[in-house]
Amino acid sequence: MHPLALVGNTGSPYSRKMRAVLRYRHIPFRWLPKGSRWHTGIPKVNVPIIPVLAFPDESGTYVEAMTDSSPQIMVLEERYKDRSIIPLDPVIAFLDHLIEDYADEWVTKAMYHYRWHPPEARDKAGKLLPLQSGVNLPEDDWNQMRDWITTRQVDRLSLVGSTPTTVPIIEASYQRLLEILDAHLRTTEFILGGRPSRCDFGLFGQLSQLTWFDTEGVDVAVEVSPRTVTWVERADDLSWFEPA
Ligand SMILES: N[C@@H](CCC(=O)N[C@@H](CS)C(=O)NCC(=O)O)C(=O)O
Repeated sequence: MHPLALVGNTGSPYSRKMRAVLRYRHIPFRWLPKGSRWHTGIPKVNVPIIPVLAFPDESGTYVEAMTDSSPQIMVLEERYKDRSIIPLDPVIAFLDHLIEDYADEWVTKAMYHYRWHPPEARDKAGKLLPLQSGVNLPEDDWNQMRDWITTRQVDRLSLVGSTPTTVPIIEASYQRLLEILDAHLRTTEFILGGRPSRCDFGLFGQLSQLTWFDTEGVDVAVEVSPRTVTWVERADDLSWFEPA
């Protein structure tokens, strides 16, 4: 069987989410860093976002591609049965979807804020993210991409939701999430019990950036909930975990 392809970027929370899903589910896939020399042969998608999940035909040619992590997860559920990440109880499955959506749509406000608002975070991201398309990027291209991405993302802060009015709300919400997770992880391995489900991966995606990359976000997390920081690191690759 030919592997699926996942076009992504390790600085992208949704790409990290889907890579962790594929790893946990033991679904063979190729990771294709976006814009790198390995990112070829993937059909075009309507909206230029990552991650892109692509499916091969019998010859291994990628013939289908889709965006949006939540529908990607559901398509994988239809095509692969083992190690499902949908809870069996429909009520728990609803809560799972709700918390996944909370992570994707709300925690991402904190992720974007902590990446592009604090000056040292913005410098770090601007410097490192362009190199994901190739560590050998020529110096001039790197400088150009660095300026371009920093200006573009900082200009979009208010569009995504980080404004002088909302900053205290976003930061307090991140702190509260860490406190809740800290209390939860004292007694439970995963968000909804003994095995990971959609919401673990949704939270993992955003927190993979907030608690491991974005300077102030990392400092707050290490201070408030070291358990969460460690849980996030573990959730990146749960291929070893055997669900009961
Ligand atoms: N709803 C999408 C969101 C994906 C998304 O926002 N991806 C970002 C990177 S993390 C992106 O590609 N943005 C395009 C851009 O910034 O031009 C999902 O769940 O996959």
